[in-house]
Amino acid sequence: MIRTAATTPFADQKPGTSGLRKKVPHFRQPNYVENFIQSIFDALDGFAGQTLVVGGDGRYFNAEVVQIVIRMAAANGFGRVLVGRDGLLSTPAASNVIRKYKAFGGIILSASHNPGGPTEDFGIKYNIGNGGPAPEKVTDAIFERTKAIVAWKTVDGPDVDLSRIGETKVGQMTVGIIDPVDDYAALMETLFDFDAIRALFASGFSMRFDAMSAVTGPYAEEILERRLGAPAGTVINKVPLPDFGGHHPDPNLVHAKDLYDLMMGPDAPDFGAASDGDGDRNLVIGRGQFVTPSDSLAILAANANLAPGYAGGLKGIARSMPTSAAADHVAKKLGIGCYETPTGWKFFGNLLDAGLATICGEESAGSGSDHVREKDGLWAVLLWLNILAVRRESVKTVVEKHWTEFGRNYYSRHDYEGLDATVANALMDELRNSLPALPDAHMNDLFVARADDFAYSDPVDGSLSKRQGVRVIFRGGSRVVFRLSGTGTEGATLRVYIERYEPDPARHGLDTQEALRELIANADMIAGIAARTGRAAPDVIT
Ligand code: VG1
Ligand code: CO
Repeated sequence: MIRTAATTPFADQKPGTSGLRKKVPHFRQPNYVENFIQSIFDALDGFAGQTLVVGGDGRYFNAEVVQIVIRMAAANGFGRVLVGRDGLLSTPAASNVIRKYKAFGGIILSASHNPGGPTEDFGIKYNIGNGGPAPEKVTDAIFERTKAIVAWKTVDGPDVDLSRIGETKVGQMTVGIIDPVDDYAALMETLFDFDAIRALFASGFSMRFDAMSAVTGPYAEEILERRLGAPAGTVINKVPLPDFGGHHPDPNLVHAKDLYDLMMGPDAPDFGAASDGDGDRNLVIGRGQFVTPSDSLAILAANANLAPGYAGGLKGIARSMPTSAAADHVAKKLGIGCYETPTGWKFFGNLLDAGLATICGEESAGSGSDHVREKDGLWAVLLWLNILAVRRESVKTVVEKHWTEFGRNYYSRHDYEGLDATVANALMDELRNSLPALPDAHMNDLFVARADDFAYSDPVDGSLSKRQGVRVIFRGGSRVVFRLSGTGTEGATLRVYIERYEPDPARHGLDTQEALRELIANADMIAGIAARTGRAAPDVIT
């Protein structure tokens, strides 16, 4: 029986860079989840009798919201819901399931790298039929609906047992519980030379994969340890926990510091990697060699042809605007297209669908390809392993040779977290106002060449996205970029991205922060960060 419940709108359900993210108690307000789910369905057309994929990263509140979504999907007329066992699906695995089973779309429950728990973060994201995050015109329509909603629909009945693979019915709708790993692992086998990687491990190659008590554990264990023969114990923190063991499941130098210290120490294995809460990000560290995500994207693109799935070459490379230009040098050498998009994976979907790009990446530890429509942490790790299995060189050698061939893009991101939102918005406003006066300004031996607020015109559908980050580009190509995070749930986070290109191999051995010193000082001078925020230093440097 379909039940309709009356409701009133919430004013704060605007999706950010990657879905709606709030604290769990906020989501727990009566009608809050239901309003947003109903607004998604109301904003869509033509799904009667179709399939919806549902899954999440296993964080606190995941299982409850899966049950809500199943009941509401049944009441709204979906024909079938596919759910990962125990409500689990990594973000890239969900993208694959949507594509493979030709679903109408999917609802992914995750706040990605944000912490989990009763008072921590939760998130809901809608993905369209190509498997990728809903583009802005869809998220805008959802937001409009949240402001006008008066009722939501559900069916009453007992919870579905999510622990058992198989089919059951909720109202008229079929619920299929599927293994969250199988389809994904099968896809990886089509892309990479598993025999070569198996031989690499058999030759004594050692690895540590830190799943950070998040969703990738079961995927990494199955693929690395079972199918590729990495020794048991290669994957650590492999059981997904609702609070990620109390940590931020963010694979960066702050939250994955244990891995970093191991890789820089005397007992380092050959290769270290980690992924985030929902499995779409990756961290890659060789013995004694950290690889910046921007460099990783460039190196993966330059060597992708060594993996069977990419042996025919790449159609193009896309990167988000704040990501370093390292990948651009590769695209140029390969003679293929190179695209610069706003932050967030939703901007890559059209390029991938249109066959303009094969590999995409972001400086925030995300890379992926046209195999799905999300970034994919384990994919990046497997492509690295495939490259190492063919080249039989250390990560350090691969990185150094890459810099010698293409030059080195020194790169760092400085995050100022938990700022007062009014202060952060004022800083950005002032920065925007100062743009016309910046060209030709002289600071610390550098001259500003140009300064703008990045706007993106999608080459496929022509849609325009404005105000995507302030860029100040100096003569010679060095630059600083400023934008506010769209994924946080507390105050505002200012991200400052700093980049300098160095073609001369004799100058490739510098410490990154040292190499960027003048630019860092210029960034503070341009935006008045210390003066406005009272912060002497960033909270996180990656
Ligand atoms: C951050 C990253 C962005 C990434 C987004 C979602 O967004 O900067 O590159 O696409 O998170 O990643 P923001 O607006 O906070 O800078 V995930 O792994 O949270 O789905
Ligand atoms: Co993520």
